[in-house]
Amino acid sequence: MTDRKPRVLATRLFPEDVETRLTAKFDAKLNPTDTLYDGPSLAMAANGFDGIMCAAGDALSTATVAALPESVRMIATFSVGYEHIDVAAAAKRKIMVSNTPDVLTDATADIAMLCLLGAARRAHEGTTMLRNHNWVGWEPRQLRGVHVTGRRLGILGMGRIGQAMADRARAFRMTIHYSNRTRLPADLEKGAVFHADPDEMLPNCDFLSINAPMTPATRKWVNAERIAKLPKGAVVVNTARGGVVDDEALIAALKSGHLFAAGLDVFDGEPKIHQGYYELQNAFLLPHMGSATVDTRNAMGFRALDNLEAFLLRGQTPPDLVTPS
Ligand code: 8YV
Repeated sequence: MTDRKPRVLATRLFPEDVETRLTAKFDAKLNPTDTLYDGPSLAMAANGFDGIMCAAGDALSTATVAALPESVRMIATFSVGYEHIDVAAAAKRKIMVSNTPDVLTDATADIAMLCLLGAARRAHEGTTMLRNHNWVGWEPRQLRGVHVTGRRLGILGMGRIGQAMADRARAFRMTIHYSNRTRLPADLEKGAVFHADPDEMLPNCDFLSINAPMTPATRKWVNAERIAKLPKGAVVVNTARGGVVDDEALIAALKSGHLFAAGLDVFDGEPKIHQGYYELQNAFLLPHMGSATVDTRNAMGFRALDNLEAFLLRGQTPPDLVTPS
């Protein structure tokens, strides 16, 4: 340990209060124009820095991690998801990796419920009709959607966010089905129906909410074959990662009417999303806003800083250390 302040490279323009604390604690290089780094430019920019504070979308792939300068000892991501970081490659180089669990659970579950309701109740068509001055007035047959209260919700991935989604859905008297790597204890399950095989859950889902992380096993998990197992008229909600869904298959099912609607906050390859979504009236689309509240974005930044400070200032293990699976 030397007396100099450890140096931290911020890859994005983070919330004001977060950057205030970052610059008070560290010798920090900020990114005031929020210009995105690609892998090679990130590795080059990190020269001489002890830590990197990054976000989802930053390319901390195998090649980038391998190219990071010797100075880098820690990567703290401003996100709960960490599929953008090759954690195994970082571990090999003894670079610590941390994420920001817990603090975005409620905000993300709120957006999941918004996606569910927006899709089921045709919010996109309603707001478009109104804002385009095409609303001729109330009509008995206008914009009839899918009834939510009392229906069956299947949750793929019953971690923190999945459980928070279930809690919200219970307020709508929905019956909860879920599939998860491990069954939850009764106090967390709260009467939800567990399916060890997620495929067997699908016929029970009037609504399917994706709350599982992006891994090789979940890549394009929602494919044509699985969509066919959902009841006709089901609604698919995704607030996890776009890559869990096969876009072609989802778009085809939304076009054919097998699915009534989809509510999506995340997209494969975002922000360049599949063009087909733009043409669908029954897709309620949001631009990855799950954690976008003032409180939550601050809490995420503070949590990333808690980790950087623990390791770089106090030599402790980061509390939210992520290890290779
Ligand atoms: C974040 C998210 O806003 O934390 C995550 O994993 O998906 C988002 O809600 C985003 O990833 C910021 O890095």
